[in-house]
Amino acid sequence: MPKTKRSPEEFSIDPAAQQMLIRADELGIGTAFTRADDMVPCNIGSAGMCCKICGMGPCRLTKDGQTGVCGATLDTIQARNFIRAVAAGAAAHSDHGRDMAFILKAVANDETEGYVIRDVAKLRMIAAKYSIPIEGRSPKEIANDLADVYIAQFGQQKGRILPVARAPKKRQALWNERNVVPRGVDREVVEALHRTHIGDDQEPTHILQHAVRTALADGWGGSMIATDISDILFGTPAPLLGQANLGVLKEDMVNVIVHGHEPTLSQMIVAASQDPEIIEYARAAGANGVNLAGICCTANEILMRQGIPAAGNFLQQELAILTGAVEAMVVDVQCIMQALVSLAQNFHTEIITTSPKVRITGATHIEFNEHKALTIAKQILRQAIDNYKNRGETQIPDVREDLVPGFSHEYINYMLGGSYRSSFRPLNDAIMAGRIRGVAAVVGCNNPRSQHDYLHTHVTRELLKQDVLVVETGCGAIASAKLGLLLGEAGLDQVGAGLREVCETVGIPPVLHMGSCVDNTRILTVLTQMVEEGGLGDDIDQIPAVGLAPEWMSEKALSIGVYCVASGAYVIFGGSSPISGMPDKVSDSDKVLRYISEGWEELYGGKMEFVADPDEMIRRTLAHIDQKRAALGLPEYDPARFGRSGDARIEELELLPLAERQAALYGMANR
Ligand code: XCC
Ligand code: SF4
Repeated sequence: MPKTKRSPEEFSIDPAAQQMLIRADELGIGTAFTRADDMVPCNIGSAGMCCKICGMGPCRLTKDGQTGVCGATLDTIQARNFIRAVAAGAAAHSDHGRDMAFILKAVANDETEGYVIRDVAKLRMIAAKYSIPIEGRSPKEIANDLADVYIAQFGQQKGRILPVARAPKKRQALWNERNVVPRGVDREVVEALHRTHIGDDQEPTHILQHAVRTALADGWGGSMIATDISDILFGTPAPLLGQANLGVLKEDMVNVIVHGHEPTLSQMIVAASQDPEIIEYARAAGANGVNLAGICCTANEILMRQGIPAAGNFLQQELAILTGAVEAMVVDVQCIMQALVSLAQNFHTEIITTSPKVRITGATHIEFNEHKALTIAKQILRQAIDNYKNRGETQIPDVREDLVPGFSHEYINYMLGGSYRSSFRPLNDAIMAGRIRGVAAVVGCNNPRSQHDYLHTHVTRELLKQDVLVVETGCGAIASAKLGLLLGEAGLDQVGAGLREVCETVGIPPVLHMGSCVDNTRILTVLTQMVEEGGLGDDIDQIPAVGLAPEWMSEKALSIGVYCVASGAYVIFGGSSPISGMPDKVSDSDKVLRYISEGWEELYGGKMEFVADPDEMIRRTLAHIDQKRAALGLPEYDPARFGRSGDARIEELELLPLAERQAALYGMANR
């Protein structure tokens, strides 16, 4: 691959990003975009054909029949590389879940400062799932028991982790049969590392079986625990109004960006930023208060609960600093570029690391600790305010978009059925009638190797035209937010007529923002509830649904992909495949790649594919949805069938009694 030199327009479709990339160029400052151009990926490593797990190597297998010094074959090496990535991803999500469980325990025992149990109903609901007694007990007593149960999931040695019981019955039986039910979260991650040490597991399919077990420990374990506890402590999201893009930064205020993944500190910074004492302190410094904004999944966590604006997604972390208007960027864990520190040296921005697990040379470290959370949050804000006077020339792009995030599965359930009849029935009915063709989850990262936000939004827009309801999380959701796809009325004229009718009447955007990356577990829950509602088969693999990660880059994305496949979903990754092999040079070097597609489909009904071309992703998504519809005996999708839409249709529908309106909308008469 020769070196390229792309223009700002080629780097990103986002005008705010383009503006900052021009500024970076003028200032002679490099970013991930320009570094990606300069850094040609190693073609052997990127194909998964290099092994460096022992000191006899690294071994690069580029010829037919070649093996490593130890005799390892190419498929074994690829499977080992793959499972190691999955294990790292599962570890990251799950360690986040573990920390949430410890916080819950501390809150239950009055050992924290500033936290309360916000969603007692969810606490009781989750506790009841694990047979924790709830009647006549205080929220703290219940929370204490739930925290113990959840903490135990990580170190458990035998049996099965408890949240697995929340999957459809048939799926659980399948996992049992395939011997992939996670025994304990930590155990599966450790075993993945053990098995891939020199001289251990060397049968590719056996290694990949454990990759499934490890990923399931993430999706139906660590991540699910993280989502549950975040909701209990900070509230289960419901729709509210938010804003996204760099234009949320304010000229006249102290701008503090929270970046990373864990909601624990960021939630406290939200609280501290509204404290009269802090506002007064900012005023005294000549600012109009503190303006908080998020990047990456920390952004999603506080956006969907408090409506705190998102400054951008993964590839905008450097660009935010390039505005010159950020007093402090406060980071916790995951997806934080080391480049931030040297970039910030060109401005006044202070990079503050807060996690005991994450330090970056040159950054200021203010360690977070739940016992003094609010005090620490205030200390961080004061430090940012003190830095306001050092601000130099600024350039904040005047680009921002409104959005409505906060579609937890609880809320989707409620919104579809109304408070007296909360249920997934209307969604299932709309799919069964063909008003909604199917469901797609468009999730995951940004990657500077492709045009920033383009793949996410191109795929999303095309699927909407085809009456596919789209749910999003992570950086993909922020990409859509910036394009205005997460607003009720916006863009509905470009949405298929059937989907549009449903959106207009229920009052939802055609793209539902379901949260951060650990909240992909909300999608597992939605799929399970759709199965339980009936009419779409008895397991997740029968639902006309597809998952896509068009701009993925992190190991966490691979773990998410694998647990979705193991749960029965067809998952399409964009960009390049870490195990592509070079079938044109080394025959059969795509064995592992074929196995995780065809092989896994036979075993789990879901498959994983890497598809670089977005139009091909769309074609495969629609083909899969239509094939699943046919297998269920549903009417063939017909774009002309539900042609009536628009305001006149809504007015007409609003005059109908509820039952008739729902019948007209969701095609209940067709059942
Ligand atoms: Fe990171 Fe979650 Fe990827 Fe975004 S989507 S780049 S993992 S922040 Ni999770
Ligand atoms: Fe080479 Fe085998 Fe060592 Fe890998 S484990 S580096 S293939 S000798």
